[in-house]
Formats: sequence, C-alpha cells, structure tokens
Amino acid sequence: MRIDVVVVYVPRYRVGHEKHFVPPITGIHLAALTPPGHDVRVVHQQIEPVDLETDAKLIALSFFSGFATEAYRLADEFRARGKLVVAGGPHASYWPDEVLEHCDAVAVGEAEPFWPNLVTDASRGRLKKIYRSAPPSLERIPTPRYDLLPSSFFVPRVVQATRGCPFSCSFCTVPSLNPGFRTRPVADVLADIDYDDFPHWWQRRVVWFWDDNLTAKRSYIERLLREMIPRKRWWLTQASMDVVRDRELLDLMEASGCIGIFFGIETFGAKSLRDANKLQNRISRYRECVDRLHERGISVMAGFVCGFDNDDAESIVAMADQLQKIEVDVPFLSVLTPYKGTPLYTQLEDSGRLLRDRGWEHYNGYNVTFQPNRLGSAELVDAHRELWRRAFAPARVGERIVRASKTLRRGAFLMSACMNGFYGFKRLRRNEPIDMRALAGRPLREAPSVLDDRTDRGGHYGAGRPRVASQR
Ligand code: B12
Ligand code: SF4
Repeated sequence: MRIDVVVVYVPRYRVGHEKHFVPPITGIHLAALTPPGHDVRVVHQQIEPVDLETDAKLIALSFFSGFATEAYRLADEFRARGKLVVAGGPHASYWPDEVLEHCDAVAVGEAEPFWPNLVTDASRGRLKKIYRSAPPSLERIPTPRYDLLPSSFFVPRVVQATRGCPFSCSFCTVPSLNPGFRTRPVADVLADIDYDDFPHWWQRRVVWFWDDNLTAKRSYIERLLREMIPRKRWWLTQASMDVVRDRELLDLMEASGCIGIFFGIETFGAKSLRDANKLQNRISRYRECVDRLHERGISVMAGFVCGFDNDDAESIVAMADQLQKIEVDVPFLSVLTPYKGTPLYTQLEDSGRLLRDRGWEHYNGYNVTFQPNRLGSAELVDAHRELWRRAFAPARVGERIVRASKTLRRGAFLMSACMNGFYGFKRLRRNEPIDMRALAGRPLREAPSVLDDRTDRGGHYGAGRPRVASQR
C-alpha cells in the first residue's frame, strides 16, 4: 500500500521562510516505523506542495494546533477523492472528536505501539476510529528515514533521545502529552548520530536533538555524551536552566561538542514566572546561567513569552533590552497560547477568558487567543510585534553576531550567526509574524493585504476555514 505522511504547515511569517532550517522529526520517524511491504512518502508542506491527486491509499496527517484548520481542509479534500485519512500529533491527541469530523481515524498519543497495526488495518480496509496506547518504552526505535527528507533543510540530522520532562510549566503540554521521562538505549541514539549520508560537511557534523529536556537525567546524559566525544559532532538541544549548576556536566557537554542550548527563560517578571510555574528559573541568575555556557563557548538560544497576567505593553517591549543585557545569543519570541492539556488552558477556560471566535490558525504561537489581563488582545499582538522588531533590529543582531565571534566556539558561532542572520533578514525585509486578525475569517490565500504574493509561491499553502465556536 502507498502511504503519504503529510506534515502539515501554514506559514507563520508574511512571506514564509527564506531558508528552511531544521526539519520536523515526526514524518521521517513514522516512515521508519512503517512495516516493510508498504511504499511510504513523507511530504513536508513547509517545503513542497501537497499532491491531492496522489496515488496513495492512506494519508497520515501530523499537525500542531496552529495548523489544524489547514489539516482539516486537506483531510476533507483527500476524503472527497476516496482516500483513507488518519491524523495524529499534539492537536489530534487532545481533540479526537473534532478530528473525527474530518478523518477516518485518529491517533491519540504516541504511535509506536499501534502504527504498524494501523497500517495493516488500513491496507485491509478495516481502519478503527481511534488508536491509542499508554506511553510506550522507547526501546528498538529505528533511525529516522533521513533519506526521505527534501534536500532544502539546512540541518537535516534531527534526533530524539528522550521523551518527557520532570517540570510542569503552566503553558506546556509535555507533562500530559509525553508523561514521565523516558530514554532510548544509548546505542540506538548513537546509530542515528552515526548516520552520515548527507551531502554537506555541516550536515554530517551537526546533531539537533528535538528532545523536551535532554539533560534531565544525569546518569543517562553522561553516558550518551561520553560516547559522543570520539564522534566529534556539534550538537544542540533544549534543556532546563538548572543544568548550569552541574559543572561536571557542563564540562562533558563542552567535550562532547555542545554548541547550543535552548532555555525556556520565558519572562523577566517574578510574578509571571510564578504564573508559569517555572520554578527552575531564577531571574537574578539569568546572566550567570548564560555566562556559564559562554565560558565553554556554547551559545544560548532562549524562548520568551508575552502575555502573562502581569505583562503590559511596556514590560513586553522592554524584554528586547533585557535579553540583550543578559547576552542571549538567539531569542525566540512567542505569544502565550493556551493549548488544551495545560493548566493554563483550564484556568482561562474556567474564567471565561478564551476568545471563542479565534480559529486554530491563531494558535500558531504568534497570535492571541485569550483575553489578556492588563492589556487588550490587539495590544498584546502589537506589543509582541514591537518586541520582535526591536529584538531583531540590525544593530542588535549585529551586536549579537560580533559578541558571538569573540565568545563562542566555531560551531556555536556559525550556528548563532546563521540564526541571527535568518531572523535579522526577516526583520530587514519586514517579513514579520502574520497578524491573523487581518484575515478576519478569510482563507489565507484570499488575503493579499496580509500575505504578499510570494507566500503562495508554491501554490501549496491551502486555505483555512474558520473554526466554529461550538467545536470547543
Ligand atoms: C521539537 C519541537 C519543536 C521544533 C520542531 C517543530 C516541528 N515542526 O516538528 C521547533 C523548535 C521548531 C518547534 C516549534 C514550535 N512548537 Co514545538 N515542540 C517540539 C517538541 C519539543 C518535540 C516534538 C517532536 O518532534 N517530538 C518527537 C516526535 C517523534 O513525536 P511527535 O511529533 O509527538 O509524534 C508522535 C505522536 O504525536 C504521534 N504522531 C504525531 N503525528 C502523527 C500522525 C499520525 C497519522 C499518527 C498515527 C501519529 C502521529 O506519533 C509520533 C510517535 O509517537 C514538542 C513537545 C512534545 N513533547 O511533543 C513541542 C510542541 C509540539 N511544540 C509546540 C508548539 C506550540 C510550537 C510552536 C507553535 C511554538 C512557538 N510559540 O512558536 C512552534 C511551531 C513551529 C512550527 N513550524 O511548527 C507544542 C504544540 C502544542 C499544540 N497543541 O499544538 C508542543 C507540544 C510543546 C508545548 N508547548 O506544549 N517545536
Ligand atoms: S521545562 Fe520546558 S518541556 Fe519541561 S514542562 Fe517546562 S516548558 Fe515544558
């Protein structure tokens, strides 16, 4: 049977991405899990058009909440053409009933235990409506099908070594989506790291861990990193800030080729940090944490969130200076978004603060879907955009690149310069995050005042239908 795994995507910037940096791992992971005897293709809508006239029998859609509207449009189109459609991923796991209005089957949670059966059921025309399982052990997970990735991804070797995170931040679905903290056997992870069939030297060198919190379990990460030392890779991951307290681990990270750590710093407000339940962060120690990594030449990527109850426009815009002052190398700036499965979602729903007229496209991390406390929803979008413009203003980008050239090791400098260049270039050509308010329920491709023609270059960014309030 032919299967198309479609990783759904809708541009989040006015003119899309100029370069495609790192791929999702989900599509190539599902492809690797597919039992032999089936012909599987992976389509990244971020890069290539989705072929509605495909000869595949089974279409497997994977998507985040922000892309759900587009996923449903694709599902409807495929089903109208007689295809079997199954959907999974973080959105489908929390909204299975809604998914079943558009798809033949829905996958709830992690798919390793049931994906082979699901494929067999589909090939025999006996697809069940719901597939779900308890969080599985991560033993015997095969190497992702890197060979199926389009060549345009800059850093193609994405790896997952662990799932889950011991913390429970109020806005994060990880504790309920991937419960516990589970690790893959080190030998399996090394097999992914040893995969080398990439055309460019940096692609063979860089390993990007798409883990929730790779360093959470010291005995595991130490074993993995010791094995990585002779392999001379450059690696990056997400970790919690408490990692800097362990100097031995930092030494091991340096020795094994760590070039970048992503921290969820989130905010400079003490009350906001409490609201986020981010107990592992200490505002007074932000600078020190960054310094500890810089001493080892490792770059610090950091996420910041706008829209906590204590935030106002001034405090949001002020983050552009604050993050520069603590010497973050690459900032990632989001709007607080209540995803189902989080304490934040429950709290805003219970207090009637969810904006019911906002379609899923507003849940893309750059738009507002709830009534903020100290400013209007429109003001929150505006404040985020002002922060984005200031943080990626040429002078600040330039300052970060020059500083990185003096403090970071070679791989870290190159990666940090590329990422700053990526966002700095967007800022220069005003390729800002799309303000979904301007779409006012219209399909994406009918909004030329919001989206420049180039967004639709590939003709593959489908129209979104506004979700009706009753769906929630
Ligand atoms: C790596 C990652 C990223 C990476 C890569 C993104 C990407 N496109 O893959 C980066 C850093 C770019 C990123 C960005 C964002 N992310 Co992110 N990310 C993750 C993270 C940490 C791991 C995801 C992953 O790769 N897991 C490994 C793979 C193998 O697992 P998986 O995708 O979950 O798939 C498994 C199952 O879900 C299932 N499955 C998935 N799809 C399908 C399809 C079918 C048909 C079937 C049967 C099964 C199935 O089977 C798989 C195997 O078990 C998750 C947290 C998490 N634990 O899920 C957040 C997470 C997915 N991200 C999230 C968000 C919100 C974002 C952003 C919007 C953040 C922002 N403010 O900008 C952006 C969106 C960017 C974009 N272009 O899509 C949310 C999504 C919540 C939601 N309900 O949508 C999560 C869950 C974290 C959170 N805050 O709760 N992210
Ligand atoms: S530390 Fe990161 S992954 Fe863990 S719960 Fe908090 S936001 Fe989620």
